[in-house]
Amino acid sequence: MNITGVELRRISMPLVAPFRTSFGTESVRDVLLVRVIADDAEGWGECVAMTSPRYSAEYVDAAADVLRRFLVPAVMAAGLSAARSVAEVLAPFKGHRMAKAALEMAVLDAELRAENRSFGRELGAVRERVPCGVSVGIMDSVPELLDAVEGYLAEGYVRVKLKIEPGWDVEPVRAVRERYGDDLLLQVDANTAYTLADARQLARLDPFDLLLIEQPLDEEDMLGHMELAKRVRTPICLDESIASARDAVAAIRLGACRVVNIKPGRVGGYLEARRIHDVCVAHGVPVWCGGMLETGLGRAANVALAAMPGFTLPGDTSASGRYYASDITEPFVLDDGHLDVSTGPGLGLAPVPDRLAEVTTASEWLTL
Ligand code: OSB
Ligand code: MG
Repeated sequence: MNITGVELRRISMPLVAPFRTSFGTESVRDVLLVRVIADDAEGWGECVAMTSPRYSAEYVDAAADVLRRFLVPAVMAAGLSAARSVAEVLAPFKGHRMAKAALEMAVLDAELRAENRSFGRELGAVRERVPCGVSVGIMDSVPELLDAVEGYLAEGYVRVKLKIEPGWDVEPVRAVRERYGDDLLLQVDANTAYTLADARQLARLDPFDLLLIEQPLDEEDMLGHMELAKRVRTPICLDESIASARDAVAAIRLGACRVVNIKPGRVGGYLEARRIHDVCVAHGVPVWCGGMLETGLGRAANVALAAMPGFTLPGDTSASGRYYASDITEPFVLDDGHLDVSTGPGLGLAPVPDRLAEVTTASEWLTL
């Protein structure tokens, strides 16, 4: 697989509504795309790093920098035999998993397109469509939240995740549970906003029969999650804390989580994501596919991943319209609460050139 050029392209995508989490508010998604040109095909990757290092240490300008200086030159010089080797070539460079994931995704897309195989087939998808949840941001008031949830349920989402933080937890959860009933699949995500000292407050969520509490404590606080798991009945799910299959095994064996959120960008790519799926299945731990407000490119790959057998909980794989008035690919549209897994070669779709041009803010080409 001879890679002759790599494009780093920045796009600016306005969100349909500001998305507020415990770590900040996002109104525009500043996305870095990676396009790999190989002899026999081209491929696209999407970097999920955000504008500032608040979800995790990575941020989009740093991802562009490390790709430009180190990762892309290493991959181009390596004379890769397959996308499977990308992680090995990049291993000498510490961290920067979101940047690595974007490059591996682009190489994998190119490889699969050249071989006429789909992401779903490569990852081991066993479903043609996946059930979809929606992640609902922190709002200014409970009535505003109830309206937002009502709209999403009317659209067909099969599971609701509420973003929480101290001061916005029991009250919104109670309101949504009371209004929409016990059958609603409901979970919460704190994005590290609590400490172990908040264990009693978090245990107040127990009566509401949540599927899980996602990442209540600091990303590095594995022992804290282990201790918290003894003090709350609701299953703990880890997001930020899990950077690899090794982390997943450690967290499960320590009893720090009973569910794992798999985000390919966070863990260095779709191939490591598949390994996390495999170790979780081996330990009887359910997984679901997280999201990072991806465009249609990342969404296509995430939906394919979510079609693997161990993804037994609905993911944050929402339709394009939940994020963007106009996506850079053909939009993903919800059908009866589900999204279809693409079956075409590679991702099964590519950016629509005119749309991509409209949102592009910068582009640079890297060659050997
Ligand atoms: O923690 O899951 C998270 C979005 C950006 C960063 C972190 C998270 C999220 C979401 C939204 O919850 C998931 C999505 O719909 O893409
Ligand atoms: Mg999360």
